[in-house]
Amino acid sequence: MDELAKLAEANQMEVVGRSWQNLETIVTGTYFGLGKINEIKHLAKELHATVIIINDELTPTQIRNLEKMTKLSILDRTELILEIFSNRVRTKQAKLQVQLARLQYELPRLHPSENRLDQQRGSGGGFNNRGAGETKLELNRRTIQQQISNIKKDLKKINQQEIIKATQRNNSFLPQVALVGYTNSGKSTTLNNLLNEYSKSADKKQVFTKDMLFATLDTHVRRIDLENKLSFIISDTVGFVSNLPHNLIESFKATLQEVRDADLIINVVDASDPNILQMIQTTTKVLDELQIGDVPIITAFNKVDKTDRSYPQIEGNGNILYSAKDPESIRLLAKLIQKKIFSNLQVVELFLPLQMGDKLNYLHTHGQVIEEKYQDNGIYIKTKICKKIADKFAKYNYKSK
Ligand SMILES: Nc1nc2c(ncn2[C@@H]2O[C@H](COP(=O)(O)OP(=O)(O)OP(=O)(O)O)[C@@H](O)[C@H]2O)c(=O)[nH]1
Ligand SMILES: [Mg+2]
Repeated sequence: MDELAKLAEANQMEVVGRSWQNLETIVTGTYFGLGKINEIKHLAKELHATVIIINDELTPTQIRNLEKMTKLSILDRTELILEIFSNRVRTKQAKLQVQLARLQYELPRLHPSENRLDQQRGSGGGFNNRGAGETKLELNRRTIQQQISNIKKDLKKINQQEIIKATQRNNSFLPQVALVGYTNSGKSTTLNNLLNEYSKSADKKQVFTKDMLFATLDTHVRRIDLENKLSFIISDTVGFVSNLPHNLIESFKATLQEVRDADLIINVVDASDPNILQMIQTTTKVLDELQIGDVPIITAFNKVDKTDRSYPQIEGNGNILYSAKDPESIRLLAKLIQKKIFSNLQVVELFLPLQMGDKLNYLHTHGQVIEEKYQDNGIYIKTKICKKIADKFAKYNYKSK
């Protein structure tokens, strides 16, 4: 219920009261029992509430009946999360993804005779029907289906462009690290402070952070340059929440692709939150759903400054206790990342044709060159580089020439 209140706040709604009921089973048609509904109705009137938010996903019938009985707008948890997403996303891809999730949520909820979407909802409720919501008033099932297939087509096009971008990144051979975790755990703060501490590249642009659920919904990718010319790419993406609507996970899969392609996943956990176990379970569940396979994961317990444990420290199992706001912590985290992704540095001897000056340049920026000799038909170079780069350069191996 606390989390639901925070979700409401993230949607610019003010919480004026709470109510709950202990029931063995949910009442099929109305969710709550009759007496409870009356009680809620009176409480809402007394507190001048305009919207009732239910901490669950309701059936369309339950919502209709509750709206009729209370004469107030009813918003279920799924719809609330969809509202937040559609009001907050920025990039075209994320906008389409949310729109798709909303339409898929609405589709089975369309009712031929009595369409609750036709009602004037949300007056003074603090939420508005923008984006997909605006058009849904006039939509019938067929046009929604048409829209869904159009959006899917548009997304496919964008995804292909994204894939091209991703390949360009891959071509730079840099290892990729993905920050994941529950919303508000400190992913963006971690990214920003890694940038402050290390990035030499021009792209030091900070990611928006705030003590608010779902501050970041779009994916941000940055480059971090450690010492010894060891660089990696790091991505920060949408956070997770318990019972994240399935349609949202589905439509965000392309965005979350970053996570599957990563060489290392950092699961940022808010160590100061009393619900830490549920949060870890939620993240594990979403990661399972993304089929991340055998990508190694570090669990990074953040905000330890708000607990009585000492930090920064690396635990026996390789997890880290830190505070994203503390430079010493950030340096220890960077060390841990370096150990994980550059454990396979190797010395290789290569022989490059003379016209491959750009490749030579690349080796100078991404590795520690030990020896370099110009010969008649090419350049001999001995260098220490990570396995990922060594593999890409395998065909220029000196020994095999
Ligand atoms: N005390 C303390 N606060 C922190 C720490 N790290 C982050 N915060 C605060 O926690 C809040 C959320 O941080 P963000 O970095 O926005 O979290 P996020 O995981 O990116 O969250 P979303 O983008 O909303 O999913 C902000 O108010 C941060 O200032 C920390 O180590 N200690
Ligand atoms: Mg964030």
